[in-house]
Amino acid sequence: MFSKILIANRGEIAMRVIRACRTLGIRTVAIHSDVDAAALHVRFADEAVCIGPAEPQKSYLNIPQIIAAAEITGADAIHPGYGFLSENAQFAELCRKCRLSFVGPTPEAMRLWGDKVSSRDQAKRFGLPLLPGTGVLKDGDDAAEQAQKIGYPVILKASGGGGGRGMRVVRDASEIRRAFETAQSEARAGFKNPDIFLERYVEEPRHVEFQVLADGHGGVFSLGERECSLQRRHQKIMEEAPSPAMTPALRASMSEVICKAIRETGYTSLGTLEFLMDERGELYFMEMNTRVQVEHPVTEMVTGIDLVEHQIRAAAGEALELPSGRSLGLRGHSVECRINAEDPRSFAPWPGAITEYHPPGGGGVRVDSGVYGGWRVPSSYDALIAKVITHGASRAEAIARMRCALDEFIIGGIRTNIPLHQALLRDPDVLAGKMSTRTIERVVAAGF
Ligand code: MV4
Repeated sequence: MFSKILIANRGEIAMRVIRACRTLGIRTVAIHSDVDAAALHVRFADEAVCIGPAEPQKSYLNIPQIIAAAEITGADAIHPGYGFLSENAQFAELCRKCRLSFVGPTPEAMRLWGDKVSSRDQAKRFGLPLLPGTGVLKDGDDAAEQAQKIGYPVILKASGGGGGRGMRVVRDASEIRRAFETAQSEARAGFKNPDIFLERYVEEPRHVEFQVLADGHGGVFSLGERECSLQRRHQKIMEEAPSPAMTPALRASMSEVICKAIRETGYTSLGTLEFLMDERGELYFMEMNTRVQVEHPVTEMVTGIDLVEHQIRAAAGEALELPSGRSLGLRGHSVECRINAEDPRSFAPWPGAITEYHPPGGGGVRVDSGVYGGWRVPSSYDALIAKVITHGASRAEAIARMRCALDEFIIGGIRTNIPLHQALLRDPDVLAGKMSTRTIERVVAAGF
């Protein structure tokens, strides 16, 4: 096992990784920017290194500084968390060169699954369901020809994009050439990769994702799915496990195909395979995230498995013994609300000093937070300050516990999106489990 891990992140996920390390008896090194000198993760880690000013490029994305901090403190591994450098294959490669273990997949696996055209190829090879679509498009004429075959509407996607970036819906043949040119130049500028492909477009899909964990000794485990349809501008707001739209038979058959693909491509560590679900309940593979996800706790609550602990064990070379697929006994239901420092109606960020802070508690309530009363939320990073996760024997119980928990949560001095969560938890569609990627828009427009 590792003796010391450097956490190349901040906020609640840095706290989450520190907790897993402490459970495993591993010492921790925090890194932080100037404005994060008094942050919670800095206070809880065994050691802390200031690596630069507030701007992410100069601190949490500053690769030479992070590697130097690991070397100076004698860390033997780096955990990247999510965001920042977590899906940067070059960073993982540099860690390897410097004999630092990267808590994540190999750079090769990150590239294979991180590029969307390449991950689509892998999915096809192993029989994961895909929407009708193409490989890399040659030019506008090629796009027009292929779109005609697939039928409109179609969606153009950047192979180097992801998480909703670099996508463009095209509803009519008259728009396809122009749309292709725009998409290509945006992809070249934004992702330094001009590759564009297209797929049949699905209106109002659900977002369902499968969690996997592989140990590099042939142990590949499917830990079930999460429902993540409650999103706004590709930012998830509320997630749950299991998905109200899933059946045990579909979960078992998907798990089997997914595990085969993961095993055969030599993928190791945590991974999330993102699917789109159409109105008929059919799943289609979209992309893979090669890191721990914000919403991992709902899977932990229903499986009883500490994902970050096992991610670290796998990175240290342990063979894991976990249930998977058919033998995975899911217990009850779990919901997560992402608490953001923002105006609940306009979604404008609302950084500032937290004057009062009282997190909720009680049975089946978990709070993963990166803040405390008296701390000033900086404006330089994303707005997520805490996650409230509840568990119950049923979906209704998990939701009831979430309502109580949100009512109890006192955060003074800044605005948060707690009122939006409370409105969502009163919405008939959400209560019936019938949400889509348009639900939030509708609830906000209706007023609360
Ligand atoms: C789609 C789609 C409809 N049809 N692909 C957005 C995130 C990225 N991972 C995939 N995304 C979409 N891909 C086809 N062929 C609609 C979306 C989409 C979406 C998906 C899940 C959750 C929220 C979304 C919001 C807008 C668009």
